[in-house]
Parts: sequence; structure tokens; C-alpha cells
Amino acid sequence: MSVIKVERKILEKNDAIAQQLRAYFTEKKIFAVNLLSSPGSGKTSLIEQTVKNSRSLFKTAVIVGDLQTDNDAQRIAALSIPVVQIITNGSCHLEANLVRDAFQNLNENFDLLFIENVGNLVCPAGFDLGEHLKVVVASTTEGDDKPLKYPAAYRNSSALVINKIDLIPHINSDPEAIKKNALLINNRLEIFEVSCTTNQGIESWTDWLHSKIKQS
Ligand SMILES: Nc1nc2c(ncn2[C@@H]2O[C@H](COP(=O)(O)OP(=O)(O)O)[C@@H](O)[C@H]2O)c(=O)[nH]1
Ligand SMILES: [Mg+2]
Repeated sequence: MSVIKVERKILEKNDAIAQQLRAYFTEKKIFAVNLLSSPGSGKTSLIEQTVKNSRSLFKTAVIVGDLQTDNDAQRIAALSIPVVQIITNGSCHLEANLVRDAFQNLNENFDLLFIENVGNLVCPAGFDLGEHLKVVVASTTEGDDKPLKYPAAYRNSSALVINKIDLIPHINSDPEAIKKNALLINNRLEIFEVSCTTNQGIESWTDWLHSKIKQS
């Protein structure tokens, strides 16, 4: 029983910080998006393609979480946008206090903040980071039934990006099945089918992000 109490306390503390962060982001007109996925689904690639295709629409900054290495921050820094790497040293998700501390290292001259969570569909789903919305990325290579196996990430997200659609001719994947399973879990999901390799579908995704930024 005491374990449950400790867990609840951690979540309550996290949620309080996250609410303050969200209010701060809103006041500063920064739209915050928390990206969730399995390792390797293409979160960093999606950030790279989004930045390359939206420079005339909005300015982006990134906080990126990983268990180890600053490889992703280096990829994003190559785009000449503000980026901070959080190394969690084994922790499987980001928490709001880590985002708050990382944010101190960014100037505030941007419209969109991507928070790339640690690659994992389990623990990141339960932690509010002060984002305005969560987006789950699924790649065509990871199996069409993943929304059913990892429902929390899908239930808590506002949008699903199905990535690596360029690989469909080579693998046994059906994006219609991914969509159907995802909508069974959460029928309010906005769904985008993209390839970060060919750029297919990226324009609809960036247009949607732009509309969300303008509404916020
Ligand atoms: N074929 C293909 N490969 C992709 C696509 N998007 C990402 N990748 C590759 O998938 C691997 C993992 O991508 P990455 O962005 O690092 O995933 P993350 O771990 O979720 O951040 C890299 O080798 C990417 O080049 C895509 O749309 N098509
Ligand atoms: Mg990454």
C-alpha cells in the first residue's frame, strides 16, 4: 500500500509543476507538444522534417530526452534551432521538473516547443510535462496491433503520426489496421500518414501544427 501512496505523491507533485509550466507556456505564447513513441519510430526525424518544412510559418525549439547520449540534440542543433538534451541516466520517461530546468537554457523567442520524450510507450504516457498536447508516433515497421498493446499512449494523445509509409511496399504492414486499432482506443485522434524519408504527408502535419499554434 505504501508503494501506491509514494507513486501517487510523485504524480501529484509532477502534475502541479506541469500545470504551472503549461500556464507559463500559454502566457508566453509557446505551444508545447510532447512526442511519444517506441525507440526508433522516428520522433527525431519528424522534428527534423517539421523544422525544415515550417521555417516560414513558425519558430521551433526542442527539448529532447534520452537514456544516454546527446546524439539527437546534435542532429537537431544542425538545423540551427535552440535545443537542450536531457540525459535521464536510465529513467524511462521525462518529468515536468526536468523540462522546467531544461527550459531555463532556451531563449523564449519561438512559437513551438517540441518535447521529444524517451523512446518508450509505457511510462511517458503517464507523465504530464506541461504540454498542450501529446502526439504519438507509430512506424509501419512496429506492428499494426501496437495501439491495442500500449493503449495509454494512444488514449492520452491528440494526434497519431504514422511514419515510414515509404516502407509499406516492402513489409507486411497495413496503415488502415494501425488506424482502426488506434481509433478503437481513442476515436478523437487526428491521424497523419507520413514518411520522414520522402517528405510525403509532412505538409498536412505542419499545416495542422500551424493551425494549433494560431488557435493557442
Ligand atoms: N525508411 C524510413 N526510415 C525512417 C523514417 N523516419 C525515420 N527513419 C529512420 O528510422 C531510424 C530511427 O529514427 P529516429 O528519428 O532516430 O527515431 P526516434 O528514436 O524515434 O527518435 C533512423 O535510422 C531514421 O533514418 C521514414 O519515414 N522512412
Ligand atoms: Mg530520437
